[in-house]
Amino acid sequence: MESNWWKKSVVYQIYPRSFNDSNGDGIGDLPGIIEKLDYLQKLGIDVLWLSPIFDSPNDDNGYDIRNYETIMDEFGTMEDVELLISEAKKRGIHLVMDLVVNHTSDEHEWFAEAKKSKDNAYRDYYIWREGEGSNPPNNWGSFFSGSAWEWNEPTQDYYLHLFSKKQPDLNWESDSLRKAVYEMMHFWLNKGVAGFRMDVINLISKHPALPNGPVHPGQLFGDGSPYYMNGPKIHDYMQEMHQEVLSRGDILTVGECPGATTEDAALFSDPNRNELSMIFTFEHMSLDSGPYEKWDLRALHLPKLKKNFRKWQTELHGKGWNSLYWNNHDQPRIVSRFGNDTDYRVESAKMLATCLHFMQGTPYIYQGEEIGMTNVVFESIEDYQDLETRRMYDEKMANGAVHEDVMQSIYVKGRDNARTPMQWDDTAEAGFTTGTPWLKVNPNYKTINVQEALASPNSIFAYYQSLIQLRKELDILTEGSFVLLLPDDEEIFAYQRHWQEEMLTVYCNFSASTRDISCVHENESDVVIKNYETLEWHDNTLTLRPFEAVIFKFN
Ligand code: TEU
Ligand code: CA
Repeated sequence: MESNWWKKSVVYQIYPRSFNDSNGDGIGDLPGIIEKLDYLQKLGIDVLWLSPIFDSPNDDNGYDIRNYETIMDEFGTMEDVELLISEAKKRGIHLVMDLVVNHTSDEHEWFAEAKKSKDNAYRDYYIWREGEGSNPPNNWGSFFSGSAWEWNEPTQDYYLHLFSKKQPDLNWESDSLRKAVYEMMHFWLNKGVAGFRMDVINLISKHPALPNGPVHPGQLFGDGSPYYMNGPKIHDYMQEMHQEVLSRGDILTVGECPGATTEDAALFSDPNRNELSMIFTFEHMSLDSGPYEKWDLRALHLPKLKKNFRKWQTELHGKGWNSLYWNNHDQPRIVSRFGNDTDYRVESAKMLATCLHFMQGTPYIYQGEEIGMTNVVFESIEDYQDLETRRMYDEKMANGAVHEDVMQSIYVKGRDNARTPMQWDDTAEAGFTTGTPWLKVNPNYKTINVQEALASPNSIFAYYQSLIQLRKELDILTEGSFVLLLPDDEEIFAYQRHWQEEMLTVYCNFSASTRDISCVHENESDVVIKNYETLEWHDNTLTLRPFEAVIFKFN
């Protein structure tokens, strides 16, 4: 493989539970993914990232791993994985596994041992502390509501869980734990996987004193993030992992890093430091929330988004590498979020894709994004399956919140927006399953589905195909620098890329209004891609219609 091959790759993320069910049990599975490899090849992607497929009791849909080297029963067998790897390879597609090593399931053998006694051989694989009187060791809250500590009766102390109490945090201070993780990574590389997406990897190094964190306005627990995000030994661990595992090949590694700054990102992804290929950051996903929690809804102010991208594009340029994404399995659907999922769904989905795919970084497409899937509204909280959503609902209701307000925040931000089954066609259950799906299908599958997209040359799918091809053809996308235009404009996101003698100018209208842009240097023949059939252009003025996107190239 060519060195740094992942710089020109486009990654497609599959949430296996919701992708394609081959046997009618309502749960997507590995044979179901294999059936759709031709579809993915047609789209043109190079890499498949699978959310976790390992044995798990599914408290957090596989992000709670019981055994790293066996496959979740519902998803299939090790033979299915091997077949998937080889069938993908035949189509030029590399497979990337989700590496979840900040925590395991509480049903992992390591934890089952560790909780038994203080002198158990696995005891130091996890993080244990005595309480403060009858209180937990510190005031930290968990990402999934409640305290980050759980009492363990046999040893009369608490264990740390930044996520659910069924996801105890691993203790990276333990040499034997780190060695066990590296061995497991070799196990998967030996099977032929091309890399790892590393779940919350910048949370693995905790400040040893575990001090109380600040309690922000309106929050019930303390914020421990200053003591576990990008912690004291994080880069030692990454360099050791590189030395012990990643140096064996040109492996794609992407570290999920909530709360990382551009400086942190450079430390993780500077090729000379031998840590990761790239990171996956969140600042641009937090701009439509209040400061302390994502459920606190705020309207997006476009200049904030533009300046955020400018910061990441310029501060990491030449220093490291970033991923580019609008969606994943934790985020609401982008066309509903920053676009318009009613009157301008197709236009705005293409515009958003254009805006992102012409920046520097490795683009990620989340299943269904390529057909413009939207958020969903379920009337009853019972129809939501995500533990984050359910715990938040219970906690807020117990503290006097109004049902309608909480539901509204779920409609806008809930993770199940991303997890409704993939919409393949207009038959029952969107062609996802012949049974009853584990999470309800979005009722709009009759019009929004793959079959419909493949039949139309102007579909969102066809547009993504073009964007993926352009990334292969235009080196300026990988190499060029970034200049933001019109930084304070509240409707237009415009920027340039510069490289050698070449220049790209990108105009994206994020609004439903029509706007005139002065274009003295551009020519109609310079258009690289656009999302309306024709341009509206008179006397050096380009008229951008609702959610229009146009890109010009000069050289
Ligand atoms: O997510 C980490 C993370 O930052 C999220 O918990 C985030 O705070 C939340 O989803 C925002 O709504 C990763 C996985 O992507 C997520 O699916 C897992 O639940 C989590 O880690 C625990 O493994
Ligand atoms: Ca199935």
